[in-house]
Amino acid sequence: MKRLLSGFSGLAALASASAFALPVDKGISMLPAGSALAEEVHFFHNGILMPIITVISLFVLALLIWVIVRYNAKANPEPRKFSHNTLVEIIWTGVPILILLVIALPSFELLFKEDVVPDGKQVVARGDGQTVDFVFANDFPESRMVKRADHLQVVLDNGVERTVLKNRRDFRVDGWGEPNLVVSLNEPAASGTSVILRGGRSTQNVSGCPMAKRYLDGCEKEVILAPTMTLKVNGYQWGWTYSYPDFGDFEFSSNMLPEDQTTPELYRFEVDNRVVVPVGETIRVTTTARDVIHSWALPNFAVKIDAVPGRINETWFRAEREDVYYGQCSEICGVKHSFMPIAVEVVSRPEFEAWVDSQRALAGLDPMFETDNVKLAQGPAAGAAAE
Ligand SMILES: [Cu+2]
Repeated sequence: MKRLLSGFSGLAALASASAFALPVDKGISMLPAGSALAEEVHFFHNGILMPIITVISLFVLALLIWVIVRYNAKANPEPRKFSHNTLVEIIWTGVPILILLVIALPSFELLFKEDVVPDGKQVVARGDGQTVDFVFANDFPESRMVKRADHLQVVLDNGVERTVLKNRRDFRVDGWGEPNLVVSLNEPAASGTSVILRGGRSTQNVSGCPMAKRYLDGCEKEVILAPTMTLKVNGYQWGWTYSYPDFGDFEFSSNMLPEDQTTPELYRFEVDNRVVVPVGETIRVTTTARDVIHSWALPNFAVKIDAVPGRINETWFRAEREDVYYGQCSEICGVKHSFMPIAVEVVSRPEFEAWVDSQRALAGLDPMFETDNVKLAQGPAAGAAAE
């Protein structure tokens, strides 16, 4: 049965592997972003660092050429004898400080976002067509309390679509920073409509809204919810084991597929058992290792975190779309360092739940979710897995 399940994972690999997440030959830019945070990392590199580096390089080159042409012994036989120029010295000290500040501020922000696991939360109330006031317990620790407008998001869900109330005139909020927030809608939400309040200081630019736009004219932010699950990653020579403490603590190992069991593009990326996580949910990742230091890296999510024996490191990611994402151990750990890839399959919530139950079955545990109604995307293969 385990065999069959591995086969299931392998078949899914061939069916759904897209070039989206894979490195390409002679590629020099970063892999495409699979999360909003990775998009911000890309903007930091492409939109801030690269222009600054380019301008500095061209400026220094121009200075060099000027000095070579204008002040060589032939063109300038009699050099002047001064040795100081206070104004120039202030400029060449001050301008680099300013440049470093311009780089430092957004980079600290990114480091902070990657390091701190989001703690946003969501409450759902059902509109009855009359009520306009919704109370939201602002019970975060003091430092994470909802204190400003961009810490709160109000969404209406009528079962068909979700509307984010962007216009601050559509609702009023009382009690910023107090134990309870009261959100008053201007118009009562239609009967049967869910009013979703999302609050917390873990915010992120809405996908597609680059950092630049926010710095210039502000930008809509989205509250990032606290993790719905933890993925425990344990590195060893030469593979990874994964466990899911929220779903019964089953554990499996994930090892590279040999060359003859995969495609040339996927060789050294594909594994026998992929990590499976749900799309659009915050995943807490904790890493450790059994023997030497490894590093769990997923370039598409701008995740790279060391797995250190005797220690637990923590990070998070939130995949924006379903796909398979690949990474590799990124801390040189011995002779087979390059043979311990990472493969993460991002699936819908129902598929994830079905997968959880299949793993629980392997571990001899009862199913956790009702999977009768779930249609797996990989129909025939899933049938094989159920046998
Ligand atoms: Cu390693």
